[in-house]
Amino acid sequence: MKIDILTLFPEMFAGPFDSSIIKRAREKGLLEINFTDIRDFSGNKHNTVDDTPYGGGAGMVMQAPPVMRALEHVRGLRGGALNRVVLMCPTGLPFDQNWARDLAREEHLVIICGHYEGFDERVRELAVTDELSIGDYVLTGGELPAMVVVDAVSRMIPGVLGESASAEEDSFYRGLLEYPQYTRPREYEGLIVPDILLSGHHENIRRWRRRQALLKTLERRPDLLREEILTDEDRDILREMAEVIRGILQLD
Ligand code: 4GY
Repeated sequence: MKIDILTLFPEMFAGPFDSSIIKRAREKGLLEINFTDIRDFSGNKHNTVDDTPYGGGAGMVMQAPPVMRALEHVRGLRGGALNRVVLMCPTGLPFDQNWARDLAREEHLVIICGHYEGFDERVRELAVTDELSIGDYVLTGGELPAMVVVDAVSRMIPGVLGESASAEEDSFYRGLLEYPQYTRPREYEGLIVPDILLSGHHENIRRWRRRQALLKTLERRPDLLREEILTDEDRDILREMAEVIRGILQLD
């Protein structure tokens, strides 16, 4: 997969993209990341790419022409066609695991990172195919959100995670929060690993984990427990929990 990132601050990406799993994916040739500095396309001798908003108000707005020229440059690099052009902004659609899985199927992505107070609307009208937000807060720029998207997308590309790791077991992948995990030592600070995990009984372990995942999701993110993600087994477990609660509260 090739990803082109348009930004005023390419140096911000150095740490995250040159470490750990993303670094290895790039070295293996599974991921190619290319940076285009929007300032190189300012078209003026002071290299400015922002201006005051029409209609007045505080802050500066990123101008359309430098962003569009940077995009045309990238289009040239990629042989004339740009499939997905993603803009990171707080007004975008909520980025989630489904988006990560969807974008990971693309051969090429462009991600535009803004700064200042926002973009001239014509960038969206002329070039952007998807506007994404990583959450309901306002950052100083789109670089950190772009890193989040690249990271989440990259680990969905076949071969990026190692042999033993898998994206399938994760929270959100199957719609539930992750069950508790333990590793050595068996006892730490008086806290012991649940016996069932040492029992070697794989079916019991699987059921225990599913129950733990359901409990954690019920407690922290009940919004995720939609009918359509529940298996028949989940329904049985939740009914069992409901029975216990019914007994305690002496309902019926
Ligand atoms: N939240 N999700 C976000 C953001 C910063 C002004 C446009 C977010 O995606 N992007 O807060 N971005 C703004 C800053 C220009 C980007």
